[in-house]
Amino acid sequence: APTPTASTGAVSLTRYLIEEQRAGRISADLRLLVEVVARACKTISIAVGKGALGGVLGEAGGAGKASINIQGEAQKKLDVIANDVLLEANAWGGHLAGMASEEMDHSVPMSDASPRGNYLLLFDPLDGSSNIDVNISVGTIFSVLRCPDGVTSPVDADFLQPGTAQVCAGYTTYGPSTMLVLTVGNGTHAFTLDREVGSFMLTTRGMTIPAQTREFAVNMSNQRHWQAPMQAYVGDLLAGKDGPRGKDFNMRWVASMVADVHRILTRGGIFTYPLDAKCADKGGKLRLMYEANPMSLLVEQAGGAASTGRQRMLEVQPVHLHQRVPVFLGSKHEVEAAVAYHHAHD
Ligand code: AHM
Ligand code: MG
Repeated sequence: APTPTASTGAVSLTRYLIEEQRAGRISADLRLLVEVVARACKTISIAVGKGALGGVLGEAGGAGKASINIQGEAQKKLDVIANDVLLEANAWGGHLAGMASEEMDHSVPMSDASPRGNYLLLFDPLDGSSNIDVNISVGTIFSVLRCPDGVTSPVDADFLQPGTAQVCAGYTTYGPSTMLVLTVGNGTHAFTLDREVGSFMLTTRGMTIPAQTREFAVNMSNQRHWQAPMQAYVGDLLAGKDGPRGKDFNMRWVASMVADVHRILTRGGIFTYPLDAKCADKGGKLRLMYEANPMSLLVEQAGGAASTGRQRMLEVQPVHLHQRVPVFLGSKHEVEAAVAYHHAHD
């Protein structure tokens, strides 16, 4: 009898997705959609990795003319490149009805010329882009929803579904290694890019966030702008083992949400971007649909919790594609503690 090919036991992203499909947990279309997104992320990873050699650092727009996105932020060259890579890769996948991005004013339906499917894809093509020019980790965040029944050419309103409706969420972190962290609603799993082979390989099945932590992530320079509950909460964290929390806390802040959340999925912690006086009129700093929601699903699927401080993040009913929210996510008991400070002030 022929000798079967030796198996290394290694599980590629492709094999993982096929197994999920065979188990009836995802459709073939969703499997192929994730493959297309993962391929686009590999292309972005290559562009990010070239750094100064690729001529990709700095602001987009050129010669004294900054390019400004819908958020009123100056776009980096890599913001624009990453957005184009995702749009182009997915235009011909045939699994989507429409796409929305942090970098685009409105969602775009798939054109009549391209093949279509029933999913909606939302993404932040390059999160943490203030870190690009200093060679610190950045990432891509994405979320997949179903296109409402009967809608063939979706508009922004069709994307306004709560986070509980996500069928898939993930991010890629472009750090010392490139990793894809994914959930299709059956746990959160981490894949590391094997750069020689070009495949994402499963390296952590079932990421689990410890319920307790001694580590928090926040931009402390905003302290004087915070509202009372956040002042009280962080005040008690800083008071350490002699304070009401009875333990010393450490602080970490990369200022790339992807990197901060990746640390929390790996070893626990709480990530916060609260309301502050600078962002209160906008509702917060981080965006609900393509930052907070996908990250919240990944965190919940890893046993953690995610909240606005007053409500479970995934239950927020979106009213605007680029809506912003306060964010508290990570170790379950710590998020519950932060939420308790908010309720105590209501
Ligand atoms: P971006 O999408 O424009 O990159 O902004 C989002 C980023 C997050 O990655 C990060 O958590 C936060 O903004 C950092 O904010 P700050 O500069 O206030 O520390
Ligand atoms: Mg972002």
